[in-house]
Amino acid sequence: VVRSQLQFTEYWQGRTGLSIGLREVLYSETSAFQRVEVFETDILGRALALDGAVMFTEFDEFVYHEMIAHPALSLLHDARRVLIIGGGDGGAAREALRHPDIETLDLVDIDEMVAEVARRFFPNVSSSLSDPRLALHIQDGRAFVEEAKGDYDLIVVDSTDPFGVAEALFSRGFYESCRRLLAPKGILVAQSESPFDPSQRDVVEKVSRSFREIFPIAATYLAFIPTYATGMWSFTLASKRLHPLRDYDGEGAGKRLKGFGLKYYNPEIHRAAFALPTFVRHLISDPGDEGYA
Ligand code: AG3
Repeated sequence: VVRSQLQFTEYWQGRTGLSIGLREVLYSETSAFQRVEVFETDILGRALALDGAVMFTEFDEFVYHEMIAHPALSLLHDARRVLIIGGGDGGAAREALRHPDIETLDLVDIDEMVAEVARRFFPNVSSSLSDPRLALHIQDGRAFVEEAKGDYDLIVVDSTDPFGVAEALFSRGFYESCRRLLAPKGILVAQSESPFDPSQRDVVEKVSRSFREIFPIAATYLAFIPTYATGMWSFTLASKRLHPLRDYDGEGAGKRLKGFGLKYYNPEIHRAAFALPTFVRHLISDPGDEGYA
């Protein structure tokens, strides 16, 4: 059906992808690092795209931002110092800063334009950028972790896809620097692409392998994000001491989360998110706790 209308398509393989009907292009500029676009969509609210990839829409950003922050923060339950690499839009920081124990949050994004655009077009996502506990560093994330001093309770890698500007944020050396910065029971969480997308699958595997080689505990978990390629998205968590299921106190977490106003994450989702479909287990060579045929 050909209709005369504005559409944005993120291609995930060949000519197959996700198309979003648009009312208007609100912003389209190229920064020193990437193409930055903001759209007013037909039914998904506003959307931010970097280099042609959807970063979030107002419709479902809560899933990604809650799921990159709350599983680890609920497991830690008393995190004080947080570092976020990427995520200059402020969404992951907004979720982290709901935890009242957090005293300082360093947010490191290489591209000032992302924070500017978020402040201008996405006030609900970027609200955290003016929180007094947050320090925004416009800097290369890799250089930051190499120079910074510990002890962070949590490091979150909220990067774009592993091409161009974000490539260094998927390297083993970068993860090793992160480990050095973590407190003795610290946790590292990274977004790790879609297990369904043939061109990204190796990322799921690679991040899982690196984390398992560097940390005693590592686990992949999933969330459902309709506006990302294929809709199924993975995150990988690495931990120095706490196991994401065995050390998780669901009752305590449930009490602490009351009043946060979350729309996706809850203690049942925490447990469910770490249950992996068989094809994802195979992908990361994980036999699971029970093993499988
Ligand atoms: N971080 C980007 C996740 C990767 C999306 N990839 C894609 N659509 N191909 C989102 C930043 C939000 N704070």
